[in-house]
Amino acid sequence: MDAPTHARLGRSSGLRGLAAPVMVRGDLDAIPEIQAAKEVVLVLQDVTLSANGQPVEPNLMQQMAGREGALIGASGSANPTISIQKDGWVRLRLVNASCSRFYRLQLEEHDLYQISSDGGSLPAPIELSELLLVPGQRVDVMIQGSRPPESYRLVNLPYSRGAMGMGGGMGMMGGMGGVIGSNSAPSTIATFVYAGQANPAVPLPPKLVPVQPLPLPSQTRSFVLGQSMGSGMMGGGMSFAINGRTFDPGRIDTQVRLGDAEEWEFINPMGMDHPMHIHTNPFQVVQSDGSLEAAWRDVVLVPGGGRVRVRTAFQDFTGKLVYHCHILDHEDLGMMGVLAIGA
Ligand SMILES: [Cu+2]
Repeated sequence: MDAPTHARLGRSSGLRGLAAPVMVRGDLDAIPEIQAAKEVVLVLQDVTLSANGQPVEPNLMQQMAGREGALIGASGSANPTISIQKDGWVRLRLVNASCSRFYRLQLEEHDLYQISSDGGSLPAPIELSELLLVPGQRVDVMIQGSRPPESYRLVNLPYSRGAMGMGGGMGMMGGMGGVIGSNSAPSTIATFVYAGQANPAVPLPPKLVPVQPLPLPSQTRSFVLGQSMGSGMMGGGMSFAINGRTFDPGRIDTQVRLGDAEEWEFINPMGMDHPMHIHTNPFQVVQSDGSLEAAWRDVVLVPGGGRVRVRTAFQDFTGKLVYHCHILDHEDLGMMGVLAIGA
């Protein structure tokens, strides 16, 4: 999808519920225990509606924070019921299609076993007691009906996305309780209800699909996230920027060569979190010890006051694409750049 359409979907169609997942099948789906699980897709979206049922447009402050809707829908339903067999497995496929909201998900009395990230399978399941899902992120988790056969809520817990302004702590909204997102109460996303019995109970496979580490980078680049007093297409006023520049579809910000691997460091001196997304080529996160995380991602949370380094390789596609903050209000305010991959 090209950049202007992407932005427009965030503003209008997506918020009005027009979003759907695209399923790509691969080696993970061929593993018998995964294939045998009940597959449930939840596309998470939130919206604030007016008295006559129309989406409410945010003001500038809400856009800068990243709007969060008062209503949360899971594939278009409020608190849908998901049946799970005693001892059976559900493969829960989660998509955060919300404009700005982060989901911190927990299933009462059940662990989650993450088996995939944005770009495909993990090499082995990872046991989690809760899962943070930032805008744009996709994760599959396996859940076993291992508890007494009752009902259990999939809850969304409060999460602070930091504060307005630079450098964390008290920003420009500090005196107004400017911490973003943390004042939302826990809510129920869906309810798991036990029904029937799986026969026989099977364990998860200890190995899934290997993730090969990307080759060493030939180049390292820095991307500093910030604000600027905008000009150009944003028409002045406060805008968001990468390396001091707001988005301009007619400008190439980053030129790379097909076949190269690179490391990109996202540096976030702002008080608020930014989930950064690169189109087309997935990446692997460089961990604090310098090793690569064994996971394919295309969205990574860059916390307020923090920095994250990712390695990517431009292996197959030439042409222009974008990278941007996946809080769509931030992208619309200019936090997006153009990458050109040349032959
Ligand atoms: Cu952002």
